[in-house]
This record gives sequence, C-alpha cells and structure tokens, in this order.
Amino acid sequence: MNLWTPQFRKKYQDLLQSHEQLITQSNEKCEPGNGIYNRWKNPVISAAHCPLTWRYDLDEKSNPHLMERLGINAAFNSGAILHEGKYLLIVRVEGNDRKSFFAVAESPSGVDQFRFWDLPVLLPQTDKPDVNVYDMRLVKHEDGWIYGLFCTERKDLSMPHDTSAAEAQCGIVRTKDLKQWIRLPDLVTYSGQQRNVVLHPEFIDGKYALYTRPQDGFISVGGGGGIGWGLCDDMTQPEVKDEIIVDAKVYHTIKEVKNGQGPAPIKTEHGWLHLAHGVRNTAAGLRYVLYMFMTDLQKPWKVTHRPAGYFIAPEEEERVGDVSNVAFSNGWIINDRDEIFIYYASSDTRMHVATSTKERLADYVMHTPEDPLFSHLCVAQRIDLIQKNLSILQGVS
Ligand code: M1P
Repeated sequence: MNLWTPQFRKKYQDLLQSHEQLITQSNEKCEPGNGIYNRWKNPVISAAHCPLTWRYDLDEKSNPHLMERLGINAAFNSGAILHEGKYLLIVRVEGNDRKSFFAVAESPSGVDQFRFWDLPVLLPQTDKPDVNVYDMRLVKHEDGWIYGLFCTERKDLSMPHDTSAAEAQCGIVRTKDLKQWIRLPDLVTYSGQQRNVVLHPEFIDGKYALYTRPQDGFISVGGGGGIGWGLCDDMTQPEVKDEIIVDAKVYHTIKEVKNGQGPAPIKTEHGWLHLAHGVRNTAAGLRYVLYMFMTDLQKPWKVTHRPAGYFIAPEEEERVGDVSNVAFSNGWIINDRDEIFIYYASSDTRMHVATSTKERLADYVMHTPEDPLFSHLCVAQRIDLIQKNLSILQGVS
C-alpha cells in the first residue's frame, strides 16, 4: 500500500483539479469569422492536456516533492479521424527530451474536451529503430485498414561527425482500432528524403496512391520539392518508383521555399479538396501557412483550382511558440453533416480547431481568384473587385 501524507495528497489534488478544469472547459466559436471558416477560442490540445500520470511520479517515497519527472514540451501536429462517433486526434507529443511520440486524444464534440487515452502509442519498430517520429496522417482507406503515415527520423550516418545531420523517411503503420498497430516497412522512393507523405483514401487503377514530398536534404527540399504523387502496388512492400509533381513551389508566393500535403484530401462532388502548408523565408526565419487547392475527381494528381495565398496563417498568440510563425495541419475531419473540423497546430506548440463546411470550402477553393503572380496584375484583380463592389453599393444605397 502506498499511503500519501495529507500534504502530498493536497498537492496532487490541486494539480488534478486544475488539469480537469483545463480539459473539461467548453470552447467558444470566434464570430464573425471570415465567411470561409471560424476559429475557436481555446487551443484544443496543449502540453498541459497530457495526463498527470505521464509526467509525475506519484510515489511519495521516490518523489516527495511531487516533481514533474518526465515533462512534456509540446503537443501539436495531429492526425485526425472520426471513429465510432468520436473525434480522435493522434497527437505529436514531444517530451522535454525532444523526442516526439504519438498519443490518441478523444472528444465527443470535436471542438473541446479532448482527453488523452491512458497510454501513448508504443510504436512497433523496424530493424532500423526510429530516433524520432512525428506528424502522422491517418487515413481510412477503402481496403478496410486505417493507415498512419508519419515521418521517421534517424541520424544521417553518411555524416557521422555532424550531430544534427538527420534523414527523414516515411514510416507506415496500420490498425483497425487505433490500439493495435501493425508496423509495415518504411516507404521506398528514389528521392533523397521524404516528409509529409500522405495516403490517398481510394485506389487509383487498382493501386495505392501517395502524396509525397521529395527533398534533397533534411530541412531543404533543394531543387526538387513540391507535393509529389506516386503509385504503389502493395502497402506491405511499399515502393513508389516514379513521382510526379502535383503542386510545385513557386517564386514569390506563400510556398516559395517548400510545401507539403496536409491531411488526406476530402472528396466532394466537384473534386478533391486539399489542405497543405506553404513555407517562405523571411528575415525572422521560415513562415509556415496553410493553403488549399482542388484536384480532379478521377485524376487526383491534376490541380483544377488554386485560390491565391494563404487559407490560415498564424495570428496573435499562435505566432509564438517553440518554432514561431508556424501554422501546420495534418488532420481534418468531415462528419455526417458535412461539417469540417480543421485541426491545425501553431508554432510547433499546441493544437487549435477551425470549423467550416464542405460546401463553404468548395466555394472558397473554386471561386477565390488565383494568384496572378505579378504585383500589377494583383492590383488589377483588386480594382475589378472594388469597382464591382462600388457599383453594387450604389445600387443598394
Ligand atoms: O517546424 C515547422 C514544421 O517543419 C517541418 O515541416 P516541413 O517538412 O514542411 O518543413 C516538420 O518537421 C513539421 O513537423 C514542423 O511543424
């Protein structure tokens, strides 16, 4: 029996009470929004949402001061899925030791009261253990499995003396219940490194289809980059022999330096809705924003609509965190009312949600003008809008 002194019990109860307060608080939709989506006021997941049992040693003998022994630094970049009526996030949880791991958090509403399951995911290993894992994209594929594609990071052994030289590749697991995970071999491609690899939910010509992000180095995508696309015969021996670029990076845009597919696309009657991140460089470092595009229903590798600029950029407190000025998303959920829950992380630190609908996002993607890529053409585009509006305002006044 492990008996606690009254002082220790009081400390624990205080911690538990404030933790419960945080995870049971209801969220509030921010109005009026921009017509495209509404942000919600509180982050849906943060490091502080992680259970006390993950962080504290509750044995008074070994931890008389009730110290945090295994601290959590951040909880961000979450995959998402609607499973058995529950909104589930597979969160990238990062310990104070800078290793991230996956853990499932569940909410009845999708906008608040996310509670982590008791244990994080103990990921099965291949014969090359992962040093770090992150950014899982969950996809319910038409083959009946739920797949999780994630980044596995290991030391780059070709540069033994460079302690920050790393190699990123795509790790793969599959499951039926998000509890028992089967590890499949890492994806083989013929690009140097891979991050932000996402499985398309349907077969294409009887094959699995993957969005890739070929890159020359660990941080820099080099001369290649862009959101790629390739086919794979068998997920138990996953290999993409050829990659083509679906959405390239483009000079002087929000995706000038690099970009990457977010979650798997959502099917609409007009085409596949995609959410992605774009990166540009600034004097203050890299800036990550989210953008959207649509691809053809039968040929998901062909872009049909590209609204200009960003869809979500980090704002206010979202702009500050472990890696500041970052909005990143690898999870969204569409429910049976065609409501869409966009889960996005800010500054590699915490998770937020914005909500919209399938109809509104399709409208946004299909009817927002494209980036004309030259400043004077952007002005002409804006003048057209202003003139149209001035004449409408004259008519209604
Ligand atoms: O730090 C910002 C993001 O950087 C990486 O994304 P990308 O590969 O596109 O540069 C990822 O490590 C991601 O986890 C992180 O949020």
